[in-house]
Amino acid sequence: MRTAAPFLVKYQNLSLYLRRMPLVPLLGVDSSRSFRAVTKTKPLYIASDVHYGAAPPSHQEAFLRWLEHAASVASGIIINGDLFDFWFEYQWGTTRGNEPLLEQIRSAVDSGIPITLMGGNHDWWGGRYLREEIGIEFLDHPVTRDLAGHCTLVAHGDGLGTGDAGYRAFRALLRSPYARFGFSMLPVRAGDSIAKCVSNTKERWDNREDDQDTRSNVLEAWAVETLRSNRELDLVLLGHTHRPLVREPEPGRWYVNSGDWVFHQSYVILEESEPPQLLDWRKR
Ligand SMILES: [Mn+2]
Repeated sequence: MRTAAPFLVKYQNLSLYLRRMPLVPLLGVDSSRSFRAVTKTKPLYIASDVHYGAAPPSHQEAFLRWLEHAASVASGIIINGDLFDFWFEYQWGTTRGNEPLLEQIRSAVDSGIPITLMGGNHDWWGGRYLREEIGIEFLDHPVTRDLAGHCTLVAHGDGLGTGDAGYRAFRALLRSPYARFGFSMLPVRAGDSIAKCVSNTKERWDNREDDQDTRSNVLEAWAVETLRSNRELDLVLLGHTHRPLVREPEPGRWYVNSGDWVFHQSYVILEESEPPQLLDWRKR
């Protein structure tokens, strides 16, 4: 005590001194004004195709850090499909193994950042759990929205463009209310294992470079045509191809593909009156 007392007195004096400093009132006045300005110009962060559960663990970890970063600087976050390598809400539970990701999303939502997840071909079956327990907006169809001043068509990209007729029929079957209900009755572990067999993310993407090229070209052509025939659009934002890409077919009008986190760690930043930026998290 004898030795600690002088230190405590000193500490008390210091804290009183700090409290007398005009730091707090100054921040109070200035920050309220600058806060509004910052909010208005805060960017929107966009990523897609994380395939959490099948991407390399180091990439998954990097994505969690990206979410944390985005939540601290962005006005909102959009994840444009295939966030999960698989997601389903069964009668008796939800797909397992995504807890670290769900926790990170929850903490971003709790800090006041609105998060939108567009259902992709791997996680289209989102529902009440994501909306009510995690607190995100879950979309199961493409939307046109004003994003940071850009009139934007947001779609994951599966089933768009020419070809893929077989896949489209399969998709319609998988998404039918009957299939969905039937699948929801399965025990969680059984459903998840079936989905894992079908998904095969790593093998599928490793062995299909050509397929990936074709898909990327088809979606690019579709996006350019969509911009040409919908004059109100400034931006078409897709994912699904796992190929990060920016194109400006006409001045000030863009097609942006946010790429993926399986092979890349790519994401998009949208700001008012700025062209979309496609970035690499590894080069930050
Ligand atoms: Mn996809």
